[in-house]
Amino acid sequence: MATLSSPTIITTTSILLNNPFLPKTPQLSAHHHRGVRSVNGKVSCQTKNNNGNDENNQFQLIQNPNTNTPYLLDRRNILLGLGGMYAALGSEGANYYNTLAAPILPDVEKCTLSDALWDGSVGDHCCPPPFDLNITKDFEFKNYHNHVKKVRRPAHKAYEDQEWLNDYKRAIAIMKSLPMSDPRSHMQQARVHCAYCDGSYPVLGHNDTRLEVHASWLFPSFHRWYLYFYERILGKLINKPDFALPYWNWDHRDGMRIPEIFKEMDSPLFDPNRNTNHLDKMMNLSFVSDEEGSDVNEDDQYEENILLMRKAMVYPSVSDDPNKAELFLGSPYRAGDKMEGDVSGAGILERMPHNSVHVWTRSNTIKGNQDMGAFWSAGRDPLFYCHHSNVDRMWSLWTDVLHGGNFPKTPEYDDYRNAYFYFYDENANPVRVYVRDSFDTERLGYKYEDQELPWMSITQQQQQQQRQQQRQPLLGGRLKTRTFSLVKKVLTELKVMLPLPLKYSVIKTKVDRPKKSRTKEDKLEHEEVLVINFKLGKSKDFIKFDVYINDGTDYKPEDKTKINLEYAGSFTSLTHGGGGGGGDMSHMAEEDMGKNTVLKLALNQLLEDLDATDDDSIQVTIVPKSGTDSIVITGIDIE
Ligand SMILES: [Cu+2]
Repeated sequence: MATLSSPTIITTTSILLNNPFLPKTPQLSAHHHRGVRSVNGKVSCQTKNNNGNDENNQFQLIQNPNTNTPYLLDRRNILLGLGGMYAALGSEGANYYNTLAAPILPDVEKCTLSDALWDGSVGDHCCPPPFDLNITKDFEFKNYHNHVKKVRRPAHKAYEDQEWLNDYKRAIAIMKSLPMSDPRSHMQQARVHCAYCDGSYPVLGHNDTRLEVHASWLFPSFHRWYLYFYERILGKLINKPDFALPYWNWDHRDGMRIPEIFKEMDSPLFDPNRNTNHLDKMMNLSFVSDEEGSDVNEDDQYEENILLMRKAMVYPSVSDDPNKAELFLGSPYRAGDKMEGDVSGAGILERMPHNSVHVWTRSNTIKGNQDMGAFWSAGRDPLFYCHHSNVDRMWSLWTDVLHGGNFPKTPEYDDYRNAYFYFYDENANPVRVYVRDSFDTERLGYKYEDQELPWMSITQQQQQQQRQQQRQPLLGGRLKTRTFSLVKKVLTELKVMLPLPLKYSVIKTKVDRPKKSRTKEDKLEHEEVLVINFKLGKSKDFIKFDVYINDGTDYKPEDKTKINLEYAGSFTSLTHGGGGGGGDMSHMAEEDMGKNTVLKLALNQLLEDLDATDDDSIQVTIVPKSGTDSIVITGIDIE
């Protein structure tokens, strides 16, 4: 780990300066997308102050595309959701808002064979038995009430409850024996993921685009509903309505391996398509590529995993900024957006460790990253549902433990809350479920057994490191960090000009902060967010790049991701269909290549850690790790 007391001088490589992508003028503040934004070419103008920065403006100028009448929007009303919009705009404005921001919905009657399979040779497609919308009912809590609350427990403790374990195995065995015509069968359950994730459904009203539930704010809710019905089906098959799924407790040392119950070769929980090198190994929660190396000892790996968890869960929880819900859950995705959004991005919850656990588990020998490394096949591994159970638990912890307060825990937009999906329930009846009904697990009839959260409190080793750096250790829960003056690293003052491809080398650049020396109250209300905009092109490999703040280390792409004090986060993406074949993402039109994508990282706590809260600017380092050949960085800003 780089120490803060050793001054390092960094120079930007000449390739950055001689790059053909360099524009004539700097474009460091080209992208601002908050609240209302343009969709489908409609105009969205924003007032800017002299710095080109709209951060502090309460009002935003919006142009009605039908009448060309400009409206002045009060940002505070945008935060209030549609109700606030009506108040601000009157009925005409409300109509405009409706056309601007309708929820994205699947046209479930037009399921088509997904061509996302890695080389087309897998004789399967993703469509479940056709939904009959005449008999499809809207989800109602009273129709799915259970008398006993289901309690999901850690998978590594499964042997303590043999009866439950036998039930689980029996239920999966029955599920695997059901005929393909039954939507509750194992293969049909796997197809649910394939259909919603590999573009089998067109977007309702926008049949030229396909729905994809990953890399957006749909991700947490879709997977919660998916597991909800999967769990109910398993319970039904063994006639135990209180049956609960386990969770893969990868955020705890005891759970940082593939759980034993999934490794018994004669068990219905077994799947041969897993990485044989990882069966007994301590997980690397930032893993995306074998090429990153794996010579780290277990204790160090554990410490890094815990720090990663801490940065993913606790850091974005420090402020009460309602906008930060999108940082955690994923970026907006609305009707009219192309697959994965015109400007869209996965939230923290999805990027890591969710994506890395998928890649960690998938086969290292079979082509196409089966099963866990490809969307179409991930649901074939029973471990998938156990993994997503912990992802879902992270959402629940983020909501209930880290944000017990009264401010919004989810985006307040109606086009988010009113998005819906179709599933088959435990009686094979079709049901339409809404995002808005997915926020409360207790209301859905289940909860997670409490387990120690090592990432909530700092570890001993990290405390020592922190003391060496003359700072007070971070405290659990709400963080209070008092920093002392440090000898700072000498960092480059160079601002690179964008766009810039990430293909050639590490990018280091200075980024100005819109506001320094912020008051305590301001920091509590507003999360300072690093926004990295980029074009994301086709890739056969899993995609990953890492971001560090004020780090003088000379990072190399081939090194293992270092989770240190300066680490801010990573962008990761599982390709559609995975590596090895030409079929991945082939269902996307050519113009969809080079999609605008965004990575947003919370900075408040990180800047405290780095004693950089009074600085005018920060230095951002972007390290390409895997599949970044087609990535072009188009904007690096602080909002
Ligand atoms: Cu997943």
